[in-house]
Amino acid sequence: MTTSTFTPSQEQAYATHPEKKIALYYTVTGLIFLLVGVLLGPLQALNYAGIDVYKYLPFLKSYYQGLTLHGVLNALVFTTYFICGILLYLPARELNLRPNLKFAWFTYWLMNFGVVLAAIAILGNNASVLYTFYPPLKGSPLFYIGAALLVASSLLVGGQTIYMWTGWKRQHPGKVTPVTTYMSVATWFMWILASLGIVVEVVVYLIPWSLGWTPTVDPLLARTLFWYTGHPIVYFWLLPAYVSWYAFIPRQSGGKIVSEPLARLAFGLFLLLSVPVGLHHQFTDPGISNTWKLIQMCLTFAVAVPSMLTAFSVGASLEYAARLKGGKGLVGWMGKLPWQDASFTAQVLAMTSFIFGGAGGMVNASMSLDHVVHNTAWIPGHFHITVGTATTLTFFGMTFWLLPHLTGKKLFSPKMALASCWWWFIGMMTFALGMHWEGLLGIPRRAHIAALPAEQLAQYSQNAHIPMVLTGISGMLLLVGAILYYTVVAGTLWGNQRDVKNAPEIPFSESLTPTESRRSVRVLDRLWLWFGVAFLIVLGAYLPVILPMLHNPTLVPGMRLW
Ligand code: HAS
Ligand code: HEM
Ligand code: CU
Repeated sequence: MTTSTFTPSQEQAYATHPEKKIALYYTVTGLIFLLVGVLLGPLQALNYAGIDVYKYLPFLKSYYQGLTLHGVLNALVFTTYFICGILLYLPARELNLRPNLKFAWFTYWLMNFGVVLAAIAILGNNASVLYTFYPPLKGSPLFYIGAALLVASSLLVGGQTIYMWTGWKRQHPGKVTPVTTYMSVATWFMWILASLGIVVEVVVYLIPWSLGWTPTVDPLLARTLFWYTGHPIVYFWLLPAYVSWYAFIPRQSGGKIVSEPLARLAFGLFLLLSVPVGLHHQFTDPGISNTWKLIQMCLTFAVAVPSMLTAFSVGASLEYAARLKGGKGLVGWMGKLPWQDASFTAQVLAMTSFIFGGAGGMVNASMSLDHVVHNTAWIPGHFHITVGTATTLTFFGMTFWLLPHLTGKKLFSPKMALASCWWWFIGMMTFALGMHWEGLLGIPRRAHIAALPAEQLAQYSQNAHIPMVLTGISGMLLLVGAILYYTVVAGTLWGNQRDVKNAPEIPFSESLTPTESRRSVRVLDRLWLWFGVAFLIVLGAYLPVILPMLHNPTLVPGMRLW
């Protein structure tokens, strides 16, 4: 990219901080992929209302091709781009360092290359394997190679952030890492440890097998490696939202971070406990000892603790800000929060959805209860108010200041931005109600129920009439929310008045009390050490599960069911 192709105002926008441009590209590319994925969502919601729209779509060969696109683009692609954008940019700005831009652009283009490969496979109907790509379903090698490149590029971005932080540490001996950087770096360390499973699964097993170099694959081992990464990946999606809730929301609501040490403790705990819990996705899998399922169940309850800390800590920051403005009463203070600010409101609505998402997660984590809800519509109900709202709506909220900050352009229609987040929130809460309810009535997930023979569909409709109607309506509410949101994004990016000087700054919040001298903060700051401890815990929780699988492999050939 040479600056000569820019208009003068563009040059001005990026002159002082060229890293703004890479952050913009990462986040906006993520949002574009999300748009494609999200447009398929309402069709799936209609399926769960018994209405089949898929048959009218000539470009999709099956429900599963659409569902693969939806899951991959939304959960894997959008999140990864967006997170790479912000978790590189925010620490760089907080530490006042410039990332190596050549390298950053290289990782961006590598990621694009990977996603294009995977997209060719999915769009050509050669990888309708869903975003979990469980073998023995066998997709085109392009899909697995693309996925590997996506993960590899994210790890390179993480490595670059850690490298930058290590350099800062060396130059500032004895200083405690500023809190946003601390949270970002802890997240990257967690992701590096977490990604090991999927890297081994894809590189060692699936790529050679899909290329025909090895004739068979072990589905149980592959699933176990997948969920080794598949659980902590949800914290890779959640923790960047927590960064914003802890570090930016206090300032955005007019207050301060009431307990910065607690924020650091929460991230330290996530680093230690996010990974050794993946078996809670495999409670019904045969061939894994119940003892280890139970141990990982208990560890799952433990990893909910830092989220509960977050609920109280972020809640306290909100209350502190509201009381500063004269808020009174047990709940009356909430009225003093800046509900007219779309960025703030989007994120508090995201938090609210997560209270229910978290509660449902505890149900799933309880082995005996999971047997009731596993593989039913309850599960998509759960994760649309976690990744689909807690994460996605928080990211929407962040873009309302981030895009103006990066481009120097004004937010297009703050009113529409505010409306879009309410539509999204109400849509997702309705969706979650409908889908959780359908699940309890035994309707399976990943099922093209609208295409069932009429008598069978009528049975579902009779038993689950209300939740099916709710789910159908929610899809339409969400479509409106998405249209409003993307209008705001497009309007902002295409608006041509740049006012770089008056662009919003990053809303870094102050801490209520000084934390530099706290012993606990200094101990938590030794992230390399905690990374090592986390690795040992993971070995303890996973070696006894994986070693028996390596000794008694169950090898099967691949199959293509679509
Ligand atoms: Fe989950 C399945 C358990 C969190 C995503 N989860 C999934 C799947 C996805 C997913 C995508 O144990 C499906 C995978 C598939 O395709 O098969 N989940 C949990 C538990 C938690 C949890 C225990 N999940 C998440 C997050 C996700 C996510 C976060 C994405 C971002 N999940 C499970 C289990 C399964 C599962 C089983 C497998 C089920 C099966 O059978 O297949 C915990 O981390 C949750 C802890 C959260 C809390 C809530 C804290 C609340 C906060 C908000 C505070 C609000 C405030 C607002 C301050 C304890 C922090 C105040 C408001 C004012 C107005 C003032
Ligand atoms: C699956 C609807 C947005 C991630 C589903 C399903 C429905 C749905 C009905 C279940 C399909 C099935 O089990 O057969 C919607 C609607 C959306 C939306 C109406 C908004 C317009 C999102 C967002 C994300 C997301 C924003 C994540 C960022 C997923 C994932 C799956 C899924 C990971 C699982 C795919 C699978 O089982 O393989 N969606 N969704 N969705 N959705 Fe969404
Ligand atoms: Cu999980």
